Amino acid sequence: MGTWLSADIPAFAVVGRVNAGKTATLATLLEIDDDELLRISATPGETTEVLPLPVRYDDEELMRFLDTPGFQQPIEAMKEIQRLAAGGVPGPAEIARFVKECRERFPDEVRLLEPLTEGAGVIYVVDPGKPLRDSFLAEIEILRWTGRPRLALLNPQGEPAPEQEREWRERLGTAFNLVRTFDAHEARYDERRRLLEALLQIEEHHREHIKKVISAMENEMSDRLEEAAEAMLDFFEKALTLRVSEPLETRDRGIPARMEKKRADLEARYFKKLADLENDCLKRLLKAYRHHLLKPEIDPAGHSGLNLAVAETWRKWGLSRGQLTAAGVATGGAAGAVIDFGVGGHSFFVGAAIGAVVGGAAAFFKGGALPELRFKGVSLGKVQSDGQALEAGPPQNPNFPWVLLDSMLIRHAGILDRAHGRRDKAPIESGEQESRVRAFPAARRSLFQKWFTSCLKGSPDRGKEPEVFAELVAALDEGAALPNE
Ligand SMILES: Nc1nc2c(ncn2[C@@H]2O[C@H](COP(=O)(O)OP(=O)(O)OP(=O)(O)O)[C@@H](O)[C@H]2O)c(=O)[nH]1
Ligand SMILES: [Mg+2]
Repeated sequence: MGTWLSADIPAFAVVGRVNAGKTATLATLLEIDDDELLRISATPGETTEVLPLPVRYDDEELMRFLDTPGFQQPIEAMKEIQRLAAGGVPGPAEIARFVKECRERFPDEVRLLEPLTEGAGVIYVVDPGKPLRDSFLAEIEILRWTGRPRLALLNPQGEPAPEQEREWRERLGTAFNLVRTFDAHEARYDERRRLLEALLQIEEHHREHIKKVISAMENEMSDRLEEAAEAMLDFFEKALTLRVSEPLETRDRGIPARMEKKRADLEARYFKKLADLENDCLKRLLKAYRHHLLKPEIDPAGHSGLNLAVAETWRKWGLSRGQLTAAGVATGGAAGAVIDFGVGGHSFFVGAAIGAVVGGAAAFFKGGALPELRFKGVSLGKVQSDGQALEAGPPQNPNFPWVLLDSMLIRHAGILDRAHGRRDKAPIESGEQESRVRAFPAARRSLFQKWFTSCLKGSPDRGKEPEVFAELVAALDEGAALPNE
């Protein structure tokens, strides 16, 4: 079968002008964000050799794509092929001769046409924002002469004028079996799937292989939703049961400045641990969706990630007050700190000292401060001489679990939105998004609320977990189906 193809494996070569976005198209279609393997750049001529990209499932190669260097001298190559046809209409035989005889003068054209002479199908990538010049017409002619199954992909790198795009479509329609749009920077699961279905339409051999790839892709998508839901549930459980504590000594108790410092240290430790949990969860999500370049970017100071210290987060995300009440939360008690001291003789002092520090719960809602945590004095039994410790738990705002859930749903959608062919360093989108939990059906809200409450109390309700998991998978699936922002 030659250099690039194997018998019984359908192969498609992605061809087009230098810089048309061939490599980006493959990166997005095959979810490869490895910058070493697939080099994508604004420098024309980035890809210089044919690169085979096998699609394997369960260790079986089902399909193969070939990245190729771009056309550099299409008009001259077209003339050369016409010369080889000696006045007749060129066809596959002339293309084969061109590949054999003209390597020195047309190194790029020969490299990109070689897999086609061996039997690969054609995926021709064009930017419909470029004027349809003679050089493009030459490429279209050459590809037609190969006689291979041909799909043309419009990959808009800007906003093409509708007039121009129509001209491209008309022209491509005369020489290609199918013309489709595939934006290498925006395409998501559905578009990737449609592209494979288009290949299924134009390729008459090995259809079973392509069908297998499509169904493997579907199965993989549902596995990933479950993986994502599992990572999130794990995160919610750990976040809602998170507690940090510090021993209290007699000498600290009566001195407000010392108590204040203890409390501030605890608060810092609590939010650091919460951010670590958030980071772990996002890493698991990115891994599930095969992103390596995209980073969680948890930096509350830089307003990326979940920023609990801005009022905006609490205004936009989580349930509305009415929904919270309907889900079974007493919202009225949110403002006061829970100061619940166990045993110990000096609780009055501790209480007074903490009271002085945590008095300003409302200030947080004006923005710029972290939310009030639940603080509690706990007994350490005989470990400490005076048997007291100070413990910090989750923020008191009843919307806390819902804000966590919203922030994860939104970032999950942001990860699904990110095409693997993009190489810019933008963080996962999250800031400008609407709440998703507010659109939950009431039954789902009350189910989650019950489970959240059990976690907040420190004993997650295992009996409810399967149902919570199923509802979370459903919510993630609905989020995946929403259109691009
Ligand atoms: N906005 C936008 N930019 C794109 C898109 N596809 C590719 N680009 C950009 O166009 C440039 C070229 O993309 P590549 O994928 O390297 O193009 P190529 O056709 O493989 O180029 P060569 O290998 O040099 O022939 C890169 O800067 C890409 O980020 C797209 O769909 N939208
Ligand atoms: Mg390339």
